[in-house]
Amino acid sequence: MHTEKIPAREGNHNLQDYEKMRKTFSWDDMKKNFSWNETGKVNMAYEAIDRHAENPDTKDKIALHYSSPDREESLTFDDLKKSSNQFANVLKKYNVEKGERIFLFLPRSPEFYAAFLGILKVGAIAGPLFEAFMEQAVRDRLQDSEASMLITTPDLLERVPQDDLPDLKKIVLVGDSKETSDKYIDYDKEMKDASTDFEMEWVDLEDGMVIHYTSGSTGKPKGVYHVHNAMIQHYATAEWVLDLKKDDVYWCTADPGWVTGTSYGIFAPWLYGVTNVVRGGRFSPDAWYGTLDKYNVTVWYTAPTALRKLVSAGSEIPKKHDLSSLRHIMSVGEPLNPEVVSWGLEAFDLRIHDTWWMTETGAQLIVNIPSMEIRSGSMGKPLPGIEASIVDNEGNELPPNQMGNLAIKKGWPSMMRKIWKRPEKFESYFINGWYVSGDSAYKDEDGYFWFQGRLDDVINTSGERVGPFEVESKLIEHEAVAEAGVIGKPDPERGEIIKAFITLNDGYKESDELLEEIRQFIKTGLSAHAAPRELEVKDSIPKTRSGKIMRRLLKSWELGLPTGDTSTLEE
Ligand code: 6R9
Repeated sequence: MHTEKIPAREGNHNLQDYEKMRKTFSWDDMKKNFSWNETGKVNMAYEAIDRHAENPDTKDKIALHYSSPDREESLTFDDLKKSSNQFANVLKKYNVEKGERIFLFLPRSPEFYAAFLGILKVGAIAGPLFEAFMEQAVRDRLQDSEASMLITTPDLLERVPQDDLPDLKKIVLVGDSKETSDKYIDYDKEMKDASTDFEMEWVDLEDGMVIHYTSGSTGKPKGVYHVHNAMIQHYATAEWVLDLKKDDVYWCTADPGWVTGTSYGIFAPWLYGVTNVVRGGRFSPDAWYGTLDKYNVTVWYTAPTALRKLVSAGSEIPKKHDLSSLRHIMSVGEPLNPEVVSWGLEAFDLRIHDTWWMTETGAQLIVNIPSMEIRSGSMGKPLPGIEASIVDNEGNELPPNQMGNLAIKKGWPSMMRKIWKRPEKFESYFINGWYVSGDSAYKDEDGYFWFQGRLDDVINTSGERVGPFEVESKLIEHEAVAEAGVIGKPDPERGEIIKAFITLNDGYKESDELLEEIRQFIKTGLSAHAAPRELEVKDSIPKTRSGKIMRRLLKSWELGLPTGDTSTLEE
């Protein structure tokens, strides 16, 4: 693997001395940043919004810059306090109680955020869904969670199989609709009538707040349950990893159907009181650079899949935009290819900071922070307050440089508290006091963690363990290759052989010579045993809505096996 070392960027970063903080920090220290530390009254929505709306200095500060191809709006903390109060009143009017699961099946929009925060304000549990979900995905999630209410649009309603959802009592419709049954609640009308004052439902730190469904490789998606207490870690990472300053304009590109879009698209930035940018609509390089430019974004959190697309789109487009406000970039969701890190240094003159975490972990755990040296291709080091290690299948720690299960010592503030209705599933994550992530990785002598693959994805070829990520990263360094997905294909002689699926950059045509050249490129640049024996050009690589390459799907296709749960597949 590459070992390019990129020195820390100079500057007045929030966390200057990582090593010292690791030694001295305790999670209790973070609690003083919250009003409940003194009042005893807890609610995430209060800490994220109302607290800033009640402060004369921040009341009229922009909390949300929303833009989509057909709509633009900027809302202050006071605006958001009021609209979420109104929605909370609507929920109360229809007798929603603390602990009920209320789902959102809505495009990213100001209504989404008002409703989401309103749900928290009544002490209910929010379940955000991807707007692109089809009927089966919606059914699975609403059934499993026994959701009592759904907020959606008349268009999306078609994909809600109401006959199969006996617990679903009410549906709030955002937008004009002809529905007349009293099962439906008209969002605009109710909001107009609702008071902008609301008596917050104070909850316990351990009360439920959000459920995110996440797909495994087999079986139905599981409901990962998070509690208000997570705010302690959202705040800590806002400070150390997002490196937020009060005047920042922050943009997290993730959809709130994905945990990144709530933990880091809602909680972290607003707990810290910064201006948050939300973009609706589809990805295009022009639109994305345009958003950075238009709002003078200073801190940007995105994902490797988007960054790779920007790399492929070339260096002319960014030149049309003024990106000089940008000072800090982060990535999550997939391994960050060294190639992309190098490009970031050129395109933005900035380091791209990889961060590792999962739906189940609720917040960042292994991170690169501004004052730390980056080892290109490594996901960084554990956050202060987090103990991470590589363990074997019995939960014994392994020495440096040995590949094993990436594991975290149980018990951090944002850790999931349960898997909805599946206690045995929850328990199965923990071995010998460690939360075992299902990722394989190793740790180097200096404490940097290096991702190898999902455990199911690691390839064993002629006795060598090969992480698909390493091969994919090398493949995209080749000028012809845009994206790559690498799998192990059963082989009688070698156990598995490496098969790579690639897409080509514009201007390149598939030919035997080109494929051979790419193979040689891996052979000489990485290693002979890592060179794909089979190389197939595709029009696209299947990915989840959070941008993860679906290697298991590539494998099922290749082997003609059932594809399992594909509800999160991007069309
Ligand atoms: C936040 C999020 C979790 C899985 C995780 C791992 C992969 C996330 C990564 C990364 C390499 C990183 N992943 N960040 N792999 N480097 N920096 O992504 O949650 O959707 O639950 O996915 O994503 O495989 O186990 P989630």
